[in-house]
Amino acid sequence: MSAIQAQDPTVYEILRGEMKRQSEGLEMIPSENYVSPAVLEAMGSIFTNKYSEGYPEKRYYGGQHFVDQIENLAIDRAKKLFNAEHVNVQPYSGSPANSAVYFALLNYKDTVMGLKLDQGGHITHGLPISFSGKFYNFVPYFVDKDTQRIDMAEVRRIALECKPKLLVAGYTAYPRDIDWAGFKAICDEVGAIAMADISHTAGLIAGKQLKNPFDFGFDVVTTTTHKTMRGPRSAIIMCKEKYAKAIDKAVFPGLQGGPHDHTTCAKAICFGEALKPEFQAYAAQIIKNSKTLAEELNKLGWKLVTGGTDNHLLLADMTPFGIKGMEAEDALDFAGITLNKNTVPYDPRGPFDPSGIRFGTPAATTRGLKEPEMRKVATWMNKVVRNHTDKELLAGVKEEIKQMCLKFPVPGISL
Ligand code: DSN
Repeated sequence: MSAIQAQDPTVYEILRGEMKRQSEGLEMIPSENYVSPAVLEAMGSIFTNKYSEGYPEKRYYGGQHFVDQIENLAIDRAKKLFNAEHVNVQPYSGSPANSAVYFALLNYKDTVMGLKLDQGGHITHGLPISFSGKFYNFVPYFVDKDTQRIDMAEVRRIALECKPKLLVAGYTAYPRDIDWAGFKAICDEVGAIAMADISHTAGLIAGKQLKNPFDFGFDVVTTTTHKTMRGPRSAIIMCKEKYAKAIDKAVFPGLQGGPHDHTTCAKAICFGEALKPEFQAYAAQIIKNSKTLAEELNKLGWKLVTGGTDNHLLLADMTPFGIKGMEAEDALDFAGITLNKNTVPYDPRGPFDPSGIRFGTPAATTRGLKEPEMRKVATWMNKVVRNHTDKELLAGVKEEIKQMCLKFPVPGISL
């Protein structure tokens, strides 16, 4: 950061602060990760100088020789990684990717099904105040009150009743594997387009630890590239060839202008990394770590949503400890563990002040933390939530976490 340091010391100090925070604390927000130095370099590369509206070999500006090469490379690698017929690598992020799919395949007020937001869905899966809920008739499905898992019989009943044109599976706060076959069968029965939003679990699918919705005949799959994929903050849309034209047109010129070529460059690198065998070991370790964390927290008497996890994330209800999700988030933050407050299924509290917390292992696994460290993390988390007002105890935990974290450097950060 020598150029930033010389030119803008104010920004430099802010960046240094964030580097220290990322290095000394334990990142457990399940949608965050640490990218490789190569991905970081690509995000700061000279591709940021370029405009390239259009698609490879069909652009509206000159000078595209190398941009075409990088975009085609990203597409080819993503196709291989996810066994996709067609890939669009231009969406700026997850919400624009989902908007483009709806814009391509739906008409205003068409009926769509998605999991209710406070049970694990996403704002683009039909939240009434988002564009998705305003422009389309989203009908929610739910998790079962007792098992807290998606009730496929109920999904089928709702689908038969409302006859959706498209059904979205794939979630932001659901700790269990998804029955892709069951969803596709329901879509076939009611004539709906099957869409999977695998933003949270893409790395686990690419790393061959969870099943790929395309193997069950899904029509469209969207994903962000910065969560378990460990790439730049962005997204892609993958689909069957028959939807390719409509989706490409919806991304550009339907919703976006020039693609962010430096991000496309970073995506190509990220997909190259994910194609390597080491990435499968990384994905497997993410799940081993989250399962170890679940086991330990269960032993310590925690109330985990669904009782555990099949993927990278966990949700815990803080009600038995007599505190709210926000209080737990604050106390853990004070002690050096970053995670987020979150609703639990059928939460009596609202989304800004919910009963639970959501956390996961992708970032910690990138640093090299394994099962023994996860056992320690569980003990620290338990200590903190059970003593959330004891500042001295929280400060002690913070120091222990810092000492552990410094032994596992964050890729791309040297203080
Ligand atoms: N903000 C993302 C998450 O944390 O899951 C979803 O968009």
